[in-house]
Amino acid sequence: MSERFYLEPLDPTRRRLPGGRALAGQALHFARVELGRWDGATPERQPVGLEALPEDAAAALDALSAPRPPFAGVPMDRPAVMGIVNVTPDSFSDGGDRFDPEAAIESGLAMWRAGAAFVDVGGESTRPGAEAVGIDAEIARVRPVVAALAAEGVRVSIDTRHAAVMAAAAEAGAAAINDVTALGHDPEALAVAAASGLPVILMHMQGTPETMQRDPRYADVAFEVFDHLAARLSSCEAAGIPRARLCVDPGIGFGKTVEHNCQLIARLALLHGLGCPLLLGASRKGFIGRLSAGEEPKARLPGSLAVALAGAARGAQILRVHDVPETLQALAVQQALDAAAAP
Ligand code: 7PM
Repeated sequence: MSERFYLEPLDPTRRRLPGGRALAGQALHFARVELGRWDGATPERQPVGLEALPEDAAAALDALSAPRPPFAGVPMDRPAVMGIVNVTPDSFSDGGDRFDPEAAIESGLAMWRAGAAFVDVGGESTRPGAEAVGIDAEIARVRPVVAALAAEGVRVSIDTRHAAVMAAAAEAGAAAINDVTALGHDPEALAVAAASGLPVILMHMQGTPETMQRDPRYADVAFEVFDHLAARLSSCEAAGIPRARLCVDPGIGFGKTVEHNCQLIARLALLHGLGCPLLLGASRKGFIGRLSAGEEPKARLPGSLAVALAGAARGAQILRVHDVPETLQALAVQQALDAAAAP
C-alpha cells in the first residue's frame, strides 16, 4: 500500500481554471485536490493545489483527468441514468412468490422511452437481511423480462451475483452485468463475465446482504472502498476483462451507516482515480429517510434527487434510479444552470 496516491478533486466546476484539469474528460474542472495518505490504519487528508503535487503523482492525476471511453455504447462525458426494474415478488400485493413479468417489461419500456440509458433488471432482493431465492427461480424471473426488453432495443443490465444468471441474461440479450459483489460471490462469475464479453459494473459491499448492516466499521470508508474496488479491478483484468469494460460503484447502503453513505457521496470524486466510470445508486435508500423524517421508500424522491445531483456534480457518469423522468428533469436543470454560469 506504499506508493498509491489518493487524490480527491475538490469543488469541480464548469469554469476552466488556470492550471486546472478536466474531471474524467467531462465539462468539469478542478485545480485543487485533497491529497490522502493512507496506510490501511490512519488516514491523513490535506488540501493542495495541483501545482504543489509531488512529481510522482502525475500518473494518478492523468487517471483522474483522462476521458473515459463509452461504457456499453453510452457516452461517459456527462451523466446518464439507469432505471431500476425489480422482478421480485411484490410483498404488498399477496406476499407470495408471485411476480408480474408484464408489469416489469412495461415499466422498463417506459423508463427507456423516458430517456434512460440503461434498464437494470434484478430478480434477487439484496436488501439487508434478505434470503437467497434459488438460482433457477432467479433465472425464471429475469430471463423473460431481459429478452422482451432487449428485443425492443432496450439497453439492459442484469443485476445479479450469480454466474448462471449472468450467462442466461447475456444469451437473452443483456448489454451489461451489474454485480453488487463485484464478481466476488460466485466462483464462476469472473470467467462467465469475461467470456460474455459484456461490460461489468463492480459494486463495493462490506460483508454479505445477510449480515452487512449489523455493525459496519471502517477506519476511512472512502479509502477502504477505493482499495477494495482497486483490488476487484485487478482481479477482473487478470481474468481477461479489460478496464475499458469496467465501471465502479461505492455501494451506497451495502454495509454502511448513514455517516458512511454521506462520506462516500461527499468524497465520491476520489473514485475517479480508479480510471473508470462511476455509478452511484442511492435512489430511495434507507439513509435518505434517516436523514429526514423517516419517510417510506416511495416518499424518498426529493432526497434521491438531491443525491443524484450531488453525484453528477462530482462527475458520476451513471445514476441508478427508480424515478427516471424526474431524475432527467433535475439533471437537465442542473446542467442548464451550470452552463449559464460558465458558458
Ligand atoms: C431492496 C433493498 C431491494 C435494496 C433492492 C435494494 C445497487 C445495485 C441494488 C447499487 C448497483 C436497491 C437495492 N443497489 N447495483 N443493486 N448499485 N450497481 O436499493 O447501489 O436498489 S439493490
